[in-house]
Amino acid sequence: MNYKLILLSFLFVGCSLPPSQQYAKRHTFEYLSPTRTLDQVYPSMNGPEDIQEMTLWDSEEPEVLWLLAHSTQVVDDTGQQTLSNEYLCHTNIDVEANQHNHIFQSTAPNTPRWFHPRLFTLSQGATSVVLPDGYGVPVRSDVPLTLLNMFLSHKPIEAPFQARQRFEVQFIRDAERTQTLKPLYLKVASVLVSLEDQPVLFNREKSGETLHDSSCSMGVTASELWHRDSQGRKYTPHWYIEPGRSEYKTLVTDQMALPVDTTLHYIGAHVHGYAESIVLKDLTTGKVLFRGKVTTNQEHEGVESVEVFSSKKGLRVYKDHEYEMSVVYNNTSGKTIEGMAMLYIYFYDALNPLVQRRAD
Ligand SMILES: [Cu+2]
Repeated sequence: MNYKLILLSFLFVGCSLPPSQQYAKRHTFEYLSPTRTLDQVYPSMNGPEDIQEMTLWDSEEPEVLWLLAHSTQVVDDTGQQTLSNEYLCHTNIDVEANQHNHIFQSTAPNTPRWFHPRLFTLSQGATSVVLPDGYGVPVRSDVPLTLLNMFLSHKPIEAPFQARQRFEVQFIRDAERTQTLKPLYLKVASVLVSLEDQPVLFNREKSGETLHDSSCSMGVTASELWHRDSQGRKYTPHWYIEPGRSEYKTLVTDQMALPVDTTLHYIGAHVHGYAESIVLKDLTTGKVLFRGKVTTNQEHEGVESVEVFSSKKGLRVYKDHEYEMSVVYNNTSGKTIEGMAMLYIYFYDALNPLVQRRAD
């Protein structure tokens, strides 16, 4: 069911996210999700969830908004008392992709690129995204946004309690912008596990020598979230992990789908408890671009923290290079657990019409 979003308040200065982009008036959109009673174990991806429509800025004429930062926190029914983020599964902000793609379509002839509907994802241990100064994700104010939030609990809950999630989105109105902002777009890359009877290379007919090491390991899916690649082979982004240490790799060149050479400026990650590290590697140069260390909370067995990458200067990435993502899990729980590993990569969008406009 879709609820119309309840707008709690607009604050023009001051919020719990770190300050950024001080040179323009920042707006903060705050929102509390509907109340849910938590009273049992909820495995990852199976907790109570709510989906809302979200209007960041109500204006008669559609205008460009630059999203700069997003954060979430589990709170009590009043919204005042902060609760443990062990009950956070994830929150996603999605945009209506057809309209979004049409408005911000590529300025380069014969170089289409397709935006994912996802603009932000936060999850346990990764509860805020703050893009580097001078960068933002542009949206148009009239294009629908949806906000999905889900709870989880790895442990039984002895005393049921009420919980909500409190979100903040920081943005700048383009009309109030005093300096140039550079557009970023998000691509989600995911470790995949092969559901075939052998390790296989995602989206490639043959491994070849150089890519052979990046084949997806075999595994068992932990949910209905499986899909096929261009070769018709089955994979899952959500799999069972037996006790012990294991590494999973995936060729993610096609998931990144770079239309041109560019730079990346922010990487966030989603993993589950007992992950040790998550890595993005340029296979063509052999260089590790990002290695995010993960800390597990031994009490609730969820994620305590995940390192992120954030840089104004950015890292160069090339449309003709091959990229590999990997995750290491060290399952010391003594039982079978569920694994996932996703990277949320924000690339500079040189093909955005807002860039061309600046050059005029
Ligand atoms: Cu997950």
